[in-house]
Amino acid sequence: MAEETMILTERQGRVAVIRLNRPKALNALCDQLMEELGQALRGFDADPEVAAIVLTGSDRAFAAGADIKEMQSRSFPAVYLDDFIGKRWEAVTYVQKPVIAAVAGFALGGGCELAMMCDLIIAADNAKFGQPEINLGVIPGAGGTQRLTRAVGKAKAMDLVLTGRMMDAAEAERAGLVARIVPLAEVVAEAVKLGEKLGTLSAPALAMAKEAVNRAFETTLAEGVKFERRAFQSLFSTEDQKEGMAAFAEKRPAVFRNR
Ligand code: CO8
Repeated sequence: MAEETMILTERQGRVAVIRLNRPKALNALCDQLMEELGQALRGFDADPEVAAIVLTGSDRAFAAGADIKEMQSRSFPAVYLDDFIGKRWEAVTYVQKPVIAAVAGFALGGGCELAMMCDLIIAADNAKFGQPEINLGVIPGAGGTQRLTRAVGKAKAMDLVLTGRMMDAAEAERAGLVARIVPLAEVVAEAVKLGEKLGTLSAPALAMAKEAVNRAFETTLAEGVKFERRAFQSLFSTEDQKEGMAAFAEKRPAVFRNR
């Protein structure tokens, strides 16, 4: 019998939707799931018919973290040599197309970290975010102490990481972790709608825009501004820049060809 897959994928127009699908384990992120997720992300990133990717889970859980039962007996040499968490976990960060996390229910530990690796988070009103690893005798291991701190600042990051408490969607939005909150029933549709809108824009400009925003987390202000300026200037080599500006001047909608 074929092995059961742990993610489901579908296309809605030019938007690819990847759904984490281990409902009984609240989408705990085991090795197989992360492997399948990486393959799906790479496939959609390479597919010219896909403009944006939505990553989601179930109504109850985006993902309740790394699979605790799978990792509990691992030793240091095993996790170190296997590059546990390493490349397999970072697949989202290598995607050039916009990746939108549509988060409902629990986004805890590795689940919160996975959502934070996406370009932006749209949260359902029942979403709960947290880094509860401290309760397991460990700390976040896939960027939680770093991306969360950059997103919400030291005070709240310390609060969450040291206590392991959860924050609800409203607190997460106030803190700057999520871009918007929508009713649970609409969270995937809203993310797809945003993906479709992005699909009408220039793909090279979008990829550079996300690269430039991400650069803000990696570098000084002066270097970041320099990077942005060079990226901006380089877009004058694209047909899409000519089209976008001509369309504005001619008072008509732009038709971008991703060139
Ligand atoms: N791993 C494995 N199984 C899980 C996980 C998990 N993270 N979370 C939930 N499950 C399972 C439960 O064991 C249970 O299975 P079963 O029915 O077989 O007993 C099922 O999902 C349903 O869970 P609960 O019965 O506990 O549901 P509740 O509604 O009572 O509670 C909670 C929901 C609060 C989300 C609770 O399940 C919970 O606290 N889960 C663990 C959350 C957590 O600690 N996450 C952090 C994990 S560590 C981590 O993510 C480290 C990241 C480092 C980078 C990644 C490296 C790989």
